[in-house]
Amino acid sequence: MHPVLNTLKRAACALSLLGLAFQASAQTKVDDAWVRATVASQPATGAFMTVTADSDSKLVKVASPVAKDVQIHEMSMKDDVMKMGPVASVDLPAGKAVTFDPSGYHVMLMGLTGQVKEGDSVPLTLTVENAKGEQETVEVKAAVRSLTHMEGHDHSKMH
Ligand SMILES: [Cu+2]
Repeated sequence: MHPVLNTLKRAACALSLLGLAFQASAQTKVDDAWVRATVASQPATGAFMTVTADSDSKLVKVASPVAKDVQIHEMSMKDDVMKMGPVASVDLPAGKAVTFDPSGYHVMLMGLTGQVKEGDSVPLTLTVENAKGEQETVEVKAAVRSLTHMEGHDHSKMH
């Protein structure tokens, strides 16, 4: 191979590696994001995921174009009754996978602009704030799963 061309190729390769390194340095990782499918005219649904921050942080906001109002909710037992309500933020301790599922913290998509159908994907923008008060946004595409999906119990990894 021509030596100059060879050098150029190496440079291009180094650049693409650099690009990858940039992506990998994102501080917060979101896995298994999904949204529960709705029936027509259903006003709200839930979004679920696993969030891992690499430094002590908190999830302060979630936004989505499919909902007019997006809230972070917590399920809790009060006097033997399951209740859910909004929380201002959710702590994301460094390196710990925090699960948002139907029985605990979850993201509530309220004022849906249309039906959320199985097979669609829903964009979510998470705002995460670190201990220094610096905010980063994480873009996620959540897969829409059907209503019949078993609650809080995922068999997909067993097969
Ligand atoms: Cu809720």
